[in-house]
Amino acid sequence: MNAKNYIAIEDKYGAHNYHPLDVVIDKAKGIWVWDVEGRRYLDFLSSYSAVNQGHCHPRIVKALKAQAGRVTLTSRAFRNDQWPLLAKEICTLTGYDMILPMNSGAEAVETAIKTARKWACQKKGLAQDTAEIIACRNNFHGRTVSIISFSTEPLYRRDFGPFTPGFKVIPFGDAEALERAITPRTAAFLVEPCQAEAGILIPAPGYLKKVREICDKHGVLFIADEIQTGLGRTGKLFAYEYEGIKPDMVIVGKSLGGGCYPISAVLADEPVLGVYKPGEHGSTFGGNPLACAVARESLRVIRDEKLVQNAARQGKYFIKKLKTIRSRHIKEIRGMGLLIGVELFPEAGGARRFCEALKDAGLLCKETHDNVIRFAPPLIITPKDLDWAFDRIKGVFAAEEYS
Ligand code: IF1
Repeated sequence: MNAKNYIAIEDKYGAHNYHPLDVVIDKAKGIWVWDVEGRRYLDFLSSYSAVNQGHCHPRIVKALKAQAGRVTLTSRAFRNDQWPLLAKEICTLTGYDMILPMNSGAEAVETAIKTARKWACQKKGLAQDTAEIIACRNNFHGRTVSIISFSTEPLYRRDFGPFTPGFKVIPFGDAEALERAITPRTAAFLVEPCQAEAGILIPAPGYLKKVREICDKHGVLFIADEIQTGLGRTGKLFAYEYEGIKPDMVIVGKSLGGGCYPISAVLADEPVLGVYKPGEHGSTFGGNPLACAVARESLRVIRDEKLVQNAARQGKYFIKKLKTIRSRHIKEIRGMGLLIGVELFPEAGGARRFCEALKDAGLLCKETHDNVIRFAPPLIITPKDLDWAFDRIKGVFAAEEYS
């Protein structure tokens, strides 16, 4: 079968909740993927940062296979030998007391919301059903009904109501707005240290530090959604480290599973995650031994291959290089580590067509909203491969100048 056949079948039988680029991938290794016609592409999206370690990393695949041959699922009705080790290792790595494992990012965000509400009832003495959580305009935290209840993107909400009450939305990057929005009923502030989906929006330096101070002053939990920014993507293990602060809860997902298996989690200290008693929250698959074995190896790969440092170094190198491109279409180039956005002027005709052209040139990336091209290669990438990508990007913009 060729690509056209696969696309036709997908369009007939699959729900149309996506509009993917027409590349049908059947093989991947490291930073490269191949389509069914044997064409090779550089993956410049990394499955939205879920494959930070690169595709089919030999060590992660080996851990997956080995664990698949031993035991894959016990449920939390029984114990297994991988979950305790992941819990200890990730707490040691991140400096938090405790972890609660889930599967998808959205589930972990839901878990953080539930935890904050329970914490507010138990520790702040809020009456049942009164807790408020503050989030930011243009956030992306997932797609469950509760999470889209505080989305500001009409596309994510239309026809999906009624929504979950108890959320307030304030502008991103505005610490004063946070302080104004806090009431005695505020349980938590939920924020992405860098808004990726919104177009790689980086708050001004000092923002998270001020947020930390305000949350401390008012007894409000500071929750960082590091599902996309975490585990090295921005050049630090967590993006919040740039501000020298520590949130009360951190949400991780995506590359915790090394691109091989879904696993997400909430990290916090005992006064917060200690609120749970048996039966109050859970998941059939959360903490399963296969996920935990994969996550343990995924974290070891990040450490052993110095991917955090590489993201910082290559990100700087690449952003500097990108800024040498002269194009009437480019409004701004910004990034943190290897999370990079190229914002185009509205007159450029949309980022999508640039992504199509880059695909034809052998580089896979994805627009976010209308006018931002997002670059997020696997963190194992070398300067040589970045140079290869740069030549393609430069070529696509150069072709535009004469069209
Ligand atoms: C899709 C976006 C990226 C996330 C943050 C929670 C989640 C995500 C910061 C939920 C997920 C994904 C979901 C995917 C596209 C992608 C995305 F463009 F939609 F916003 F990466 F930028 N918090 N982001 O980025 O995690 O439940 O998906 O595991 O199509 O929805 P999930």
